[in-house]
This record gives sequence, C-alpha cells and structure tokens, in this order.
Amino acid sequence: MRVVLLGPPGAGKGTQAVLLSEKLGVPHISTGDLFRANISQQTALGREAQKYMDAGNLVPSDVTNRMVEARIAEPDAANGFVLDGYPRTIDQAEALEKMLLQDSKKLDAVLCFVVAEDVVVERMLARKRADDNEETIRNRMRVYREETEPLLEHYDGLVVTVEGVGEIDDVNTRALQALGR
Ligand code: B4P
Repeated sequence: MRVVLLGPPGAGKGTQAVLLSEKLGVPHISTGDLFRANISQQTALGREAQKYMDAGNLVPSDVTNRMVEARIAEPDAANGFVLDGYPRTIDQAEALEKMLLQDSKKLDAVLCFVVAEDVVVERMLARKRADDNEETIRNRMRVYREETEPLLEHYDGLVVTVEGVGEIDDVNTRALQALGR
C-alpha cells in the first residue's frame, strides 16, 4: 500500500506514520527525519537543508526529490510505503508521480490530518525541536497554507480527511478506517 500523509506542521503525521507503518507492514519514509539524520551526520545535504529548516522554509524541491527517489527505490519500499512530509508542493507531487510511473505504480490513498492552528502551535511548542520556536512555527504554517494546501485539490478523489485531535490511538483507528483497514 502506498500512502501519503498530509496536514499542517505538528498535525501528527510523524506520530501516525510510525503506527501505520507497523500495521501496514511497509516502511515509514519521512523527509523531515531524513533531513535531520543528514544534519546530525553533518553531510553536505544536511548543511544545505539546515538553512531552510531553521527558518521554517521548504528545502528546495530538486534536493528533496532526489533524496526521496533514492529512498523509495530501496527494496523495502517495493511493496509500499507511508510517506510523511512529502510531497509538500505541487511540483513535488508531480515528481513523485513520475517516480512511481517508471515502475507502473500509483498512490493508493492520501490521508489529511485535520487539526486547528492553535492546537498544532501548542503541540509544537511543547515538543521543543530545533525548529519549534514561535516565529519559525508561524512561518511553517504560512508555507503550509501557500505551498502544501493546494495539494488537497491536486489529490481530489484520493484524499480522505482524518480528525487529528484526540488520543493518538483513536486518531490511528480513524486513519486505519479511512484506509479501509
Ligand atoms: P517535518 O519533520 O515533516 O515536521 P512537522 O510537519 O513539523 O510535524 P508532524 O506533522 O510530523 O508532527 P508530529 O507527528 O511530529 O518537517 C520539518 C521541516 O523539514 C519542514 O519545515 C521543512 O523545512 C523540512 N521538510 C520536510 N519535508 C520537506 C519537503 N517534502 N520539502 C521541503 N522541505 C521539507 O507531531 C507534533 C507533536 O504533536 C509531537 O510532539 C507529537 O508527540 C504530538 N502529537 C501527535 N499526535 C498527537 C495527538 N493526537 N494529541 C496530542 N499530541 C499529539
């Protein structure tokens, strides 16, 4: 099963992706985690990504697309994946479609977690990650509205919305139901 998770920063995509990946038996692929691993290993890609992440901006798509293409070509992703944090723009969605088409594959579902802005801001401030300060969070919300929200229309017909507020296990039950599981 090939699933994409959408939703504003802090909506719980990473949290739910871990649970869905276990239950569906496919890898969890998070662009945020891949960038953070590169930052902690101080690779050239990590140094490039950090400038953008610290400001709450998107890392340029050419860098991001190459990283995802390499990751989904790995054998563990042959039968599916839970993509968390990618695509985040229309051009990334188009790049993903091309990557999948090369192997005659397509997405099965797009889940969008719905959580109000004041709730996600509160969650992220409690998390205390490097990019979780109020100014960066506000910018990430703006970038989400401008760059990522148009994906809901792009994926019209494939998107199922999931109420993202409540106990983590309850959100997961709703996400699995949305996938028909
Ligand atoms: P990401 O790493 O994708 O992070 P996120 O959107 O902020 O968080 P997520 O929605 O996964 O929330 P989480 O489960 O952690 O992006 C970080 C940065 O990387 C971006 O700003 C950008 O710079 C860069 N980047 C990533 N992908 C990119 C791309 N494709 N293109 C360009 N740049 C890209 O949950 C948040 C908190 O809420 C946690 O503390 C969690 O414990 C808590 N929580 C979760 N579910 C909850 C619930 N039901 N109730 C209460 N708390 C809950």
